[in-house]
Amino acid sequence: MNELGRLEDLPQDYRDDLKKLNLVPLWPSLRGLLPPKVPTRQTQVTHWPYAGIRPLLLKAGELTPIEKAERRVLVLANPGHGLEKMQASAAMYLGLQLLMPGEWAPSHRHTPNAVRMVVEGEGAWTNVDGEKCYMRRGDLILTPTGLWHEHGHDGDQPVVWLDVLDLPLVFYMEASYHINGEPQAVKPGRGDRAYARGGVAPTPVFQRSDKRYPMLHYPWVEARAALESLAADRPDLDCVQVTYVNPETGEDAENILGFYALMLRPGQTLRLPARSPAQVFHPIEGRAEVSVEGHAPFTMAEADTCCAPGYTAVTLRNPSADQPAFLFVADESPLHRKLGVYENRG
Ligand code: GTQ
Repeated sequence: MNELGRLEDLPQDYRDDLKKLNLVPLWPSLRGLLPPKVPTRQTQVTHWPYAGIRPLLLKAGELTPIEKAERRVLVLANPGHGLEKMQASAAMYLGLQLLMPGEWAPSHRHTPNAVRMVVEGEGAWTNVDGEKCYMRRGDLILTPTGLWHEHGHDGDQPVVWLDVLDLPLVFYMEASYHINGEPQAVKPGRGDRAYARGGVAPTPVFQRSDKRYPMLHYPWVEARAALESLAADRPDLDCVQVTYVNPETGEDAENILGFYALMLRPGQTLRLPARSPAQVFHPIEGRAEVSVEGHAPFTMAEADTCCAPGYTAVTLRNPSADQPAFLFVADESPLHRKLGVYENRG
């Protein structure tokens, strides 16, 4: 490939003249902006073991009262982006949030989309747009863009959940802001009941619901049962995976990030092809050995979280000989597909 001219090749007075007019020559940076064949990725394979984070999160509960935090979160930051950027990948933000019994994280709404994957504890709830969603391990709760949400806790043990937001992207777009609000009155109706059965959608007045987000709470018992019956029905199927969708349209549950539950059969090795979006993995039950191209393999215990950059094949193995493993997966596929840059390189 042709060597392109460097900035240093240009006379200093010319460079000064450019700078005064807010101009930059393209050619010294052209290969950096458009690298050959594979994008440059700052996202590094990063493993966040829950056993190391949990005591620090509980300590945050002692050190910082909820009133001083609003959201008591330790952010899982990818060192490849610089910890201060607080991003897991180009578009994904991850945080572990702690709520202690009796605490309340006040009502607000914001432009970034969020979901919560419940990690431990019972009795906490998120009120999303008036729907009170009680949290249980493995449940997925959406707080899509613009919807009011607050978190409360009626139980007696600490509750921890994993927040996944498209904050880095929305922030980069200079479109990230929040509005504080009043506690939302709980309204009747629950998406997890109205849409409790797959394959059929409610049609009360012979038309679809007018809600953009008709289902906000995806109980783990349902997703797990779907995976179990899919695995039983298709013994030949390698990738036993379900996507969290809008049950009215079948489209991804949120606009920017995609959410999935994946089952690894006992002893199964699953190779996921190199695709353009970055991915996040989080075992809900069981363990998973993770091998990412060019990175030393590691084992994820239950409730650990890891991320892998895009354009990279990932191999997952369930080390258990007799128990399935279940993983929560998040990725940037909806974004890549909408922008027309999605690729599967096999
Ligand atoms: O619970 O609303 O991890 O607004 C970051 C920003 C959680 C939340 C985060 C948020 C929230």
